[in-house]
Amino acid sequence: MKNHSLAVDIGASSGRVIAGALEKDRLELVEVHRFENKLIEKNGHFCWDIEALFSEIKKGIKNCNAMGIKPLSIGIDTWAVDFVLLDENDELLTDAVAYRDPRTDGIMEEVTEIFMKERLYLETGIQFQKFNTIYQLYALKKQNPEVLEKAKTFLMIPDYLHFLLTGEKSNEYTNATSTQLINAFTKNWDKDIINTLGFNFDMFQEIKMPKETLGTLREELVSEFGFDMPVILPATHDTGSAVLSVPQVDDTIYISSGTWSLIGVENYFPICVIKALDYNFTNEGGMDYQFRFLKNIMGLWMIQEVKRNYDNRYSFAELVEKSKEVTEKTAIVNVDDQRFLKPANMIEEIQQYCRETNQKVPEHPGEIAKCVFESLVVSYKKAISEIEDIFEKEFHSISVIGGGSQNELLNQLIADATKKEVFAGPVEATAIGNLVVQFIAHGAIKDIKEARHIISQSFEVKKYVHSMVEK
Ligand code: LFR
Repeated sequence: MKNHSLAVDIGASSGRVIAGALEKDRLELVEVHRFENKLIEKNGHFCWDIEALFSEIKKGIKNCNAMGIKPLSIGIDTWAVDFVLLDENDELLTDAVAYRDPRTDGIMEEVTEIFMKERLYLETGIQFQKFNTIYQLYALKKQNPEVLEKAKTFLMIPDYLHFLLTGEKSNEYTNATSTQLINAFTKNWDKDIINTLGFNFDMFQEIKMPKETLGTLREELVSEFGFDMPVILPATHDTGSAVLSVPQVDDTIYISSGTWSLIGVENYFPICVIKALDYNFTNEGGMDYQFRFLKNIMGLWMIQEVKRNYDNRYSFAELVEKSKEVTEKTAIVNVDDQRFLKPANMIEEIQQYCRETNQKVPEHPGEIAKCVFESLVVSYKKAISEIEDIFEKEFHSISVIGGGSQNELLNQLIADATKKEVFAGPVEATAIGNLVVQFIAHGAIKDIKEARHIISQSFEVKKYVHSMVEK
């Protein structure tokens, strides 16, 4: 029997439970369960259906029995910034409100009146996004102060799912940094910011690092599944896990491509200088206290929404094909404009933007898709020049990882626009990054360097160069 571990990786549009095993220095993956994730409307807010997500995780674990897999451990990663609060009986006090919910509109401006932007950046190194946990908590404080007063425990989404599995409460470091409440230098909760904003410091849990064992399964789950296993913390922020799968980091800019495009570089220290603040780059905490110096670009969310707004009449592949048929120059939208974060209708929002900026309005699905892809690339190119400016050097290659790395058209557009070599893959970067941390904890892999070597031997990576495709 192979020694499998289980990675649960839940993104904004889908989740998967993947079993991974090491076979002669190669990592093999088996998908044991895949499910949809989406925003639901609950109590007047856009929320995640956290109960449904947990039952999908359980389904995945149960599938292991039928597939002859006896996992050695499990770890969960999800998107960042969102959280739940628990009362003194560990019962939920809040829904899992989603970061695209408008409850934080205007809040960042209020918070930065109290706590100067420069000071917040200097202490945390985190980019300013209206949905960061700090602004969500402040919104709650203003809108439902009684809830915040009752709160005894703050758990981020993967922390909560891990709590449901084990009964153990903690805040995992990589995800905690996305709150904008962790000090980039002490690597712990920033008491100064938390107290100044009037949040209850005691609800924040002990920070635990990836690789640490959180606990074993609750008794009732052991009987339900027929086996026990430890929860080993991965980098529970999906981007933190994904970036561990970049096969080759030296001299490389990565794009973790999914609902968001996270573009940046791996770094050994936080860069909290004014220029980085002005460019709005973040320094998210990573495995072994590495930092991800990156910025969020609106990403494939835009095309996901376009697809949904066409009532799913076209698949992603069809939208890509249709966009290729468009020969005319396309309008370019600023994908990072907040209007695209959760518009009522993405297609109409794009068209309206084009009207306002006196550009030819894209009408057909192919034109809309082309506008999205080309506009994304314009934003990537700008971010790359900002990174090169900060580091005062040129980077020669780009590593595109995650689901979006399957988009050949986009990969080629990136190579053409930047004149850099583009390496695409692995596709399941996040689950792989989650798994290798568990393997490191088991002693089966030495460290991230060795993990990257194994990853580069195990998964296909395609190379794109300026205006031609090579394998
Ligand atoms: C990607 C991601 C990004 C984070 C965004 C919101 O899935 O985790 O890193 O900025 O979602 O949480």
